[in-house]
Amino acid sequence: FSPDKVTVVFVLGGPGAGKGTQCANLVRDYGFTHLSAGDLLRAEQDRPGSQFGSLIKDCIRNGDIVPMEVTVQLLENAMTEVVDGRKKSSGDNGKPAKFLIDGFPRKMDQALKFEETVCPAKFVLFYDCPEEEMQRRLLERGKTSGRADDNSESIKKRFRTFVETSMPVVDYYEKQGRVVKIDATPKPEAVYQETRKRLGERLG
Ligand code: UP5
Ligand code: MG
Repeated sequence: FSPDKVTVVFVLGGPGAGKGTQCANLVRDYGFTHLSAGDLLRAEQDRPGSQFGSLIKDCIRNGDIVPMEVTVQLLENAMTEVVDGRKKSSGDNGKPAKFLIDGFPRKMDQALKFEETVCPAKFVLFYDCPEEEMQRRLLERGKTSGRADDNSESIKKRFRTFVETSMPVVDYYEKQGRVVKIDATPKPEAVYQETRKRLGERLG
């Protein structure tokens, strides 16, 4: 995609930091399309006939990262669908389609591959939250979410992967001055107020 056709913002943060919650607000107020890499992987896992079903299932339960080819392809397909749909309905008004890519890239190889072969991101929204708070949220959600990774054993593994593999991606973008870092500890409404403020500065 050329940058005049699409605008991409990566949304990063630890497991349970509130990425999905804040993305829902941004979709409502800014007309972004929300693509959660985790949601796309869970849908692919459940798609009858998928050759990646059991691989994805094992990775998610263990908090491991699915090989990047799978995830990049799912994201690219989803973006293509939106861009083509807008073209057909001539709903694009010549303006770029805006995407929030949530929970991706969480490993350096994914970051490089996506920006090389799909399109560069405009900037990165990073939701920063202490582990104890994220754990509290995930265990609470786990009572009803049905997510295979919302249990204390999987959560521990997800935290480890985040620190060892995903934080280096945030640091990489930080060094390039492309990170908007937001404290994700307060209540959702307060986090969103701060997000709007900081986003205004970036989106102009
Ligand atoms: N909540 C939200 N904000 C709150 C606030 N400010 N105060 C109090 N509570 C708050 O929120 C989590 C819970 O907290 C909810 O109950 C919410 O109401 C509450 P949510 O908005 O869902 O947080 P989010 O950051 O989206 O948490 P999520 O669990 O989705 O994060 P993960 O990054 O762990 O999950 P994801 O779906 O992105 O990935 C899952 C797995 O998929 C990965 O572990 C990995 O195995 C795999 N994956 C890949 O392999 N590759 C990828 O590229 C992406 C994923
Ligand atoms: Mg999420």
